[in-house]
Amino acid sequence: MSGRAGYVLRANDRGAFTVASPTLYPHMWSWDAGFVALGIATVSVPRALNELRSLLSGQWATGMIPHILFHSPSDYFPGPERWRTQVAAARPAGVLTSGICQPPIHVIALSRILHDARRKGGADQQLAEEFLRETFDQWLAWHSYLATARDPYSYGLVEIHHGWESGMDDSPRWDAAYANVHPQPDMPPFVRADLAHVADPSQRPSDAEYAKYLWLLEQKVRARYDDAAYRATGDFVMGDVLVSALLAAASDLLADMGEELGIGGGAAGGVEQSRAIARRFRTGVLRSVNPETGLARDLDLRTGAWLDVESAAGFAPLLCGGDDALTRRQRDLLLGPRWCGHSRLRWPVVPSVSPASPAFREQTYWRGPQWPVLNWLMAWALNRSGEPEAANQLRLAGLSQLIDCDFAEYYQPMTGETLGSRDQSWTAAIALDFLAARRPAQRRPVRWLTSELPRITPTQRAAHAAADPAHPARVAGHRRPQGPSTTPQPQVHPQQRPH
Ligand code: 2M8
Repeated sequence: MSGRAGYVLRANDRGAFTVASPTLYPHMWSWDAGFVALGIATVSVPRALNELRSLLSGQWATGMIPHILFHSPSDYFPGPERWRTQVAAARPAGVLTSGICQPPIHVIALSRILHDARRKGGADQQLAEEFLRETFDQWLAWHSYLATARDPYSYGLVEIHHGWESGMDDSPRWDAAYANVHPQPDMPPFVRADLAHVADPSQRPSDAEYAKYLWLLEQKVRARYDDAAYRATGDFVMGDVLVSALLAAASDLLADMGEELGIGGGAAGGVEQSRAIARRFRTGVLRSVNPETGLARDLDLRTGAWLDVESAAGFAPLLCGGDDALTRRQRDLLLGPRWCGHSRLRWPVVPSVSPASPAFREQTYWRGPQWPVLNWLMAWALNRSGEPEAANQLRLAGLSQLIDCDFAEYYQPMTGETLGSRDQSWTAAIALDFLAARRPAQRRPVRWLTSELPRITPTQRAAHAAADPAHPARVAGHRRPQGPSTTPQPQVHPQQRPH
């Protein structure tokens, strides 16, 4: 398996970067690149670092790392001519990119690469530490972009402007949001290219869904990719718990690595900024948890409604930690009959949506199928939370699922059938990482919460809306009736940073 995974990554290597898959995704995708880099690190630390270096070449002046870097022409749609990022002053020179972002997995990957490099020592260690010194400020700028431009009111949840930014394109997490997305007749016509690369169109989002994806893209272009302008005019403004949890976890790791190498010191330095970002978003994630289900929820920033959908994003608290009782509860839930322990699953691997949920669809993209990278994330989180046995259970099940070495994009949970693209880079990469299984479990208790985080109450949202013409609630109020606010009171835990 390890040899075949290596060949897949080698075949998808285009020199300084790896395409996400050979035909369906012939470019560099942001969060795919993070997983690819940590997998490649098991074989070559320098090549893994180059992957991240290439990705950073697309960073915008705002700090945003775009979700696609288009290094060469292809038939992928929507390509650069549709994204028209030349309207944005902040776009990078020298490489064409999309104009939205994806989950911030990169510093988590970098911490794994650094770990490998230190284990190997010598030139690898030197290279990785040097890379971190060189790029620390760029990673901090990326995280700060998410913490400011995408959380202007300090709710502790990263605001996303497109389902693609969540990485889980057509997840039922976003059904309520997409119900309010209305493509207008002046949207340029389009022809999809993705269906030509899959055996069965029902495995991909529908045409109606694609029209909405393209309409949001159009709204981003019309706002010239200015986040505040989009907030005032765009149809999709959601607080994403999974992105927020990854931001919290990645910010902790950036601070840890900065401290170890003596980078970003001082009271106002990068380490402290990173810690503050981690605290804010960890608090935001924890207070999104529905006490009844034990799952975290996304927040519709236009209506103030929490979205109760049984998607794997509900395990966001497992990723960012901060509440030991909740971690144990989520571990049991994850391994239990609504999730990995569901009796009809071929492999006890986390599905993208609970098979017990009415929203579950067994072969439609992010509506139920199993995505090996999600399973990797859960195993990583369990290890980090001091649950090595549970983590190993997911790792072994994940490896069993990949035993045919197709390294598919995603898997039919009941039959184990491969779906979507074959030879998907991130799937091969996490197979390499799972196979290496070289890292001892590390208990890292994190309970750094903040009490300064403002409460998301109807009154507070109204105050923000009144003061800011671009506030999503105000914009929603102008354009469509607001639903009843079901915003619960935040359950902020009182613990503070222990030292
Ligand atoms: C899928 O998304 C792209 C759009 O970004 C697509 O469907 O064309 C998602 O699974 C996303 O999470 C992933 O990063 C990307 C490439 O693997 O494909």
